Amino acid sequence: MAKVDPDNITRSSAAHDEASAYLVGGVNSPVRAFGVVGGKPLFIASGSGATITDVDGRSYIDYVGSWGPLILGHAHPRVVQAVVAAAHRGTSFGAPTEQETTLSRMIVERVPSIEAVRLVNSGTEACMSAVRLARGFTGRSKIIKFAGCYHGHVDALLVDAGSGALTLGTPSSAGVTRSVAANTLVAPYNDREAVAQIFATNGSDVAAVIVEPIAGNMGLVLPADGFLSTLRDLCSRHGAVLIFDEVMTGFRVGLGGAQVLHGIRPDLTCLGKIVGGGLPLAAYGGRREIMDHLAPTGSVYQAGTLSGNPIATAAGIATLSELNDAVYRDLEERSEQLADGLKRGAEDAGVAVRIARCGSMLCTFFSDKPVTDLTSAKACDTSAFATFFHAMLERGIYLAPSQFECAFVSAAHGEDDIARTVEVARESFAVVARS
Ligand code: KE4
Repeated sequence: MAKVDPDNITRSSAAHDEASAYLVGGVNSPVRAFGVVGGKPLFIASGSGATITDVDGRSYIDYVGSWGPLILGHAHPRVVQAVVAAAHRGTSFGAPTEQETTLSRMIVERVPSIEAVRLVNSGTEACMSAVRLARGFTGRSKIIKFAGCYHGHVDALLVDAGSGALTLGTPSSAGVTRSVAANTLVAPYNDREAVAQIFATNGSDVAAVIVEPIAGNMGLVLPADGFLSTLRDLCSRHGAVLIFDEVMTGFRVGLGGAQVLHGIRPDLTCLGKIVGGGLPLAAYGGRREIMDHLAPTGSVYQAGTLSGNPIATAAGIATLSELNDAVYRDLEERSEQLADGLKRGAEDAGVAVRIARCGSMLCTFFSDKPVTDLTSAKACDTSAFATFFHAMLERGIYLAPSQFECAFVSAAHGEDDIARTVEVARESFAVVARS
């Protein structure tokens, strides 16, 4: 991997200047802008397997993987072949196709709690629609979410914990009205008592609890023992819908996702990323008696011009077709090697980190304390992370440009990629130690 000389990222830098003339911040999604780590984003020209190459011709071992979708790596031959073949048959019909049935059946076969599916275009759309469906099914207004969980840019879910124990949501984005946020109650992740308290006060008006069963948007935070089962019990007892947002964990931590890993059966599940194989496709699904409240069979409206798009479904089918127990065993082995190497490198450099991992998603928290919720995640040394991020980038390793994101290992990451990453991380932790 060629060393990246920060003074010589010319074409990428120029590309960002040009992009900024037309695109806000030069990007189409804020986290891509390198805002919290500093510097300008790299403009990527191509990807192949575990590697991406920027417009300056420099290659990197990629652990962003388009933020999770590319569990098979970039430009997997069978995914590309399926997409090209689909394109030749027509890009979109706005009418049912057999491929949508195939992909939906594959989802139902792999995720036991899902009896019926609706395909949409993004994780945001899946979560937004699942919340509306839960409200339509229960006739109730309030939803409970958790601080640090991200469910896309849905007004009702762009809500932070209110002040103190109030738990009343306050908008986390301009443009989200207080009236919308008022129906969103927020509890700390992993805090069973707080959720029980909210139900005790609002139980009869809680339509749904939405949770990332393994949280990946405050860095990686695992559910504490009993947390998910408590949510299941409380929702069952109060007639609320339990929604698992598995946009990131679905098909990532195993074929059945976090719900199979933890043995909890949600009422609705949101999927995205991997299920679309890197194309704009997501899904939500669950109990048939709930899903049938969706138009056209029911009164909850949700629609989409490109929902179930033939090219996106082709990518999703090709991707899920490649995922089997052997692939997850290899991912587990490589990811464990990486996590162990990162841990050793940090220890040898005397840098305090906590490595969190579940399957092939992991996070290096720059903290000397366990990270179990948003408060402890926010206590991390984000400046040290930024130093580490740039040291890795300069040495050809591409991480997510934020302490509060995950790294993803793909099936294309080989032993050599992991070994190289561990070697570079050792050097990069030493840079952090000196900074
Ligand atoms: P999209 O609308 O971005 O497809 O999905 C929203 C979403 C929903 N639920 C979970 C658990 C998610 O992680 C996401 C999106 N994840 C972020 C990265 N953490 C996408 C990257 C971005 O926003 O550019």
